[in-house]
Amino acid sequence: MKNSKKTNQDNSDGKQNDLEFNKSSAENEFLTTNQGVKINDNNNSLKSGERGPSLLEDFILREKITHFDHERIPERIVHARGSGAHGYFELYKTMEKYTKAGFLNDTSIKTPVFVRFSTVAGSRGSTDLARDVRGFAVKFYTQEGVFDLVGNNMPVFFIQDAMKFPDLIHAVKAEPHNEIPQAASAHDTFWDFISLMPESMHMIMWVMSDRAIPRSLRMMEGFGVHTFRFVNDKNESHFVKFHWKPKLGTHGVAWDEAQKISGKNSDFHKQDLWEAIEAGNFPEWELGVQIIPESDEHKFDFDLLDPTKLVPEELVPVTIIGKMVLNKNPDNFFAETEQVAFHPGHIVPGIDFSNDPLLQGRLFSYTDTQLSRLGSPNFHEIPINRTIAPMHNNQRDGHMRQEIATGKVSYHPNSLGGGCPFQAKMDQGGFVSFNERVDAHKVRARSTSFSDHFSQAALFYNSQTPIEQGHIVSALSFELGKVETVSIRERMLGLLNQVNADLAAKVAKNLGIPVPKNIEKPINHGVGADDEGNQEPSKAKPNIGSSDALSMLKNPTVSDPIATRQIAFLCADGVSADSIKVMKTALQNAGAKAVIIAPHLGTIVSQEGTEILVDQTYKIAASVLFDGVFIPAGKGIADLSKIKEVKEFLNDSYHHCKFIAAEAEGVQIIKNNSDINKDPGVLMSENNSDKNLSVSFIKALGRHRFWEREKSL
Ligand code: HDD
Repeated sequence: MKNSKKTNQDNSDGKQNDLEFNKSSAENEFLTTNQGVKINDNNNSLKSGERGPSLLEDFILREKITHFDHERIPERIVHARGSGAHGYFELYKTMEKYTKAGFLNDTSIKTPVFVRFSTVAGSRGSTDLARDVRGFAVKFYTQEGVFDLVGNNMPVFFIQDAMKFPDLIHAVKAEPHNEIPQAASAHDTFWDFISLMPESMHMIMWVMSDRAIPRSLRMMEGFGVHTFRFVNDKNESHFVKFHWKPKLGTHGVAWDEAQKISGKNSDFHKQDLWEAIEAGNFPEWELGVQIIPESDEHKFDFDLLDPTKLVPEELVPVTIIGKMVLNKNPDNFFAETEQVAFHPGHIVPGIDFSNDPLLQGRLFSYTDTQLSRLGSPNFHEIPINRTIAPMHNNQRDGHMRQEIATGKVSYHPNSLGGGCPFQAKMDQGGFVSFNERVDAHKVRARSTSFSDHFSQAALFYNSQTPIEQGHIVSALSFELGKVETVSIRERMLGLLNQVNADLAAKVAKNLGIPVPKNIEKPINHGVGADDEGNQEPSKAKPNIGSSDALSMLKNPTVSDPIATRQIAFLCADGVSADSIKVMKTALQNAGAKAVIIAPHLGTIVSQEGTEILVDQTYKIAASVLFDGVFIPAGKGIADLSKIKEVKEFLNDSYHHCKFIAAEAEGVQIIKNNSDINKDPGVLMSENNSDKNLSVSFIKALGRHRFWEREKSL
């Protein structure tokens, strides 16, 4: 079989298509059946007379309808909703000291990648802005085979052992009796499960933070979550944690905003990624690694194999080793984004697994799920899944086999085929598992080194700014407020109290119930409970400290802070064209986009008499779809006060802590609005075309939000 004609140079300029091999275009072609017969009438079925019954012999109708009936494949059991993009990975410096993986050794190699971002709980058609962890899966098409880094935008996970994964997912998905709610964790079954799973408390802190409601897929960090191994050509192993750091910084939206975006544009993230790539604003992430010598395995007060723990960057710094650029949208959503099959078990020589029991379970699950989702063991032959490395083996046949294997030998060892294909020795690139010594009893058990469930949850909470802590309190109050069973709320308060007493007290106040003095005995022996049903009494360790890397607000990205941001210009006939021009030019020079909004589409006439093209009307535009607002100068601007949607627009912008700028007559619109207090996030100038205003507005937008405003709301 010919592999797709990918090379390591493909994708590097965003124009090459790595799937040319299977692409089709109907340009200048006749319509045909699948058998290649030209179709003469695509509008009418074959009938016995114009008004008579249809005939079974109509092979054209039958073929068309049959194919249509089978268009859907099962959606992913988790991570059903996703967005994909092509790109490449480039290495900054060789990592050969630690790993022999070719793509991490040779800085001249540009490795093609395909990335799929996803939410976890919702169905394929659900909203992008659900409160959820985001999948961050990267397929590297390396010259030594496919390497998949199947991670998330949070560095830890809910559970420690794959045995609990079906339970976790059953609990978080819509409840089975009425299939409500869609793509939301704010319901009884999720919190019932969590309240019996103290090990999930660290991850709960992350999903209740603004990380779970990203501003953009382009503004998320990514993590490999598990500890993996790097193995070098001397067969020495180091433990490694993978990190993706976005060039645009890590940003979230307000929760009220997320819910409104879901109504206004449930494809908000998908569209944002698509449009950025179409416009040539290629998102970039740097790849970082934390490397831990084998000899340090037991030096931490948590277990490196425990996926509910992270390695604080203060203990092991993240070394940046390369960058990934996404520069091409898929040609066809189904063929690429839907059919891509990731697998944490797709590794290449130089990378190996650790004994993390969650990872070990995943190694089984992903092939298994492709068999039911893609329907055949030949899913590796689907163009998006094909390796660019030469591929030869004795696997044969199966549903929808594409390869036509020639010759009569399909076994090894053989003499009739000259012994081919050969096994590769290690120095010929053959994969050899790291020869870790394992000497143990066969048990169903969990190491006691996995049992501190609260210290890193506390570390995360402590590391947040007061604003971010406030968001966690609000998120927990929202989620638990939606829970109907009071005992579940109480159990959760008990667990939160183990993390941080102040956090528990604040949530308890919002729920109108006290924090229980003792953790209630769980009815069904929660995981982590002893034989009597008692939960672990442990609390977070005292003086756990904090880690700045865990906070989004403590880590502003200085480079190009407002690139690709969308700024709404609230306009009407009689607006000042000069005022628009000065602000628009300044924003565009900083890489942001100005969107002209007016009462009607077409053009409006400025006070200077020129025509200005309108992008959106007040009926279409909503504040939640923008990053900031500008009200220009102009005599006609006073009319904006009469438009109901303008008031809503400004009020939402204000409540979601966005920066608002206004000049000359525009300032009056702000002053007339009694819901808007004039705080430092509202920038005003009495002058038309004020260049200083544009400078300070751009600086302010770089901060993303004026979250301090929340105190006064
Ligand atoms: Fe998983 C999909 C990430 C635990 C079983 N997982 C899936 C995807 C991502 C992750 C990003 C979507 C890939 C895509 O875009 O197609 N999963 C994770 C992370 C985990 C994790 C970071 C914990 C650290 N997953 C996990 C466990 C199991 C699974 C413990 C089962 C034992 N995951 C699956 C799956 C999926 C999947 C059922 C659904 C679709 C697919 O695999 O291809 O096999």
